[in-house]
Amino acid sequence: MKLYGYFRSSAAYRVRIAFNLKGLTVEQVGIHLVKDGGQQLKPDYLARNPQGLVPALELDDGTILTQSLAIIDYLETVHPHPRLIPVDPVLAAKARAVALTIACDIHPLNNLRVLNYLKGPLGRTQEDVDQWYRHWILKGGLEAVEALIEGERFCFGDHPSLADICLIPQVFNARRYKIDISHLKKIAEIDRHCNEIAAFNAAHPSQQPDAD
Ligand SMILES: N[C@@H](CCC(=O)N[C@@H](CS)C(=O)NCC(=O)O)C(=O)O
Repeated sequence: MKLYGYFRSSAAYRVRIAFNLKGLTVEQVGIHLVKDGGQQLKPDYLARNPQGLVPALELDDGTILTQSLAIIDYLETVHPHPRLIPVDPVLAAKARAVALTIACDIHPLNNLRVLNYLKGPLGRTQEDVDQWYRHWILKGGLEAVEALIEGERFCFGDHPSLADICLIPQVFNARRYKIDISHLKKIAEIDRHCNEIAAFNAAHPSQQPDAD
């Protein structure tokens, strides 16, 4: 299997954590999102993912899967242990809700192509773009996640779940953009704890072969 990703991509980071938690290996192929005007927009990559987004997972038979949560769902189905979705149906729904809050409601508003569109065609200043980023990552975003999570070491239950897999990369992003999240105490504790686990640590952007 080949995972097309980018070291700083939080969506690819989610998939790397899932692979590591399941003890699976995958060949990584770097798609540089900035170099050459963005390698994700070149015809050879668009043939793999017509959305021009990473990650994409190429299976051994050549099938391509896109969308990080769909890829993780595929891994969960094919390699069910250890589980990334809690067995308890209520906890499972809560873990999915946190994952979807991040993947559907926070991340798309702050994605590279959205920020570039604000700066380019819409002519907004860097200050406007920074304010946009800060607003959408906090309001109804990580501040809501802070209220939703129930665990102390992980978002829900005693094991890392899809919620943690989505949370840790989003926290990395927030810090990278120098967003003050120090008031989010539960998130800070879960982030600290997860980053001590080898599966999370090895998935960190700084550990990737394509890291700048
Ligand atoms: N919903 C998609 C989001 C994928 C996505 O937005 N990836 C970003 C990197 S985190 C990307 O490829 N951005 C390229 C761009 O904005 O041009 C998923 O979860 O896989």
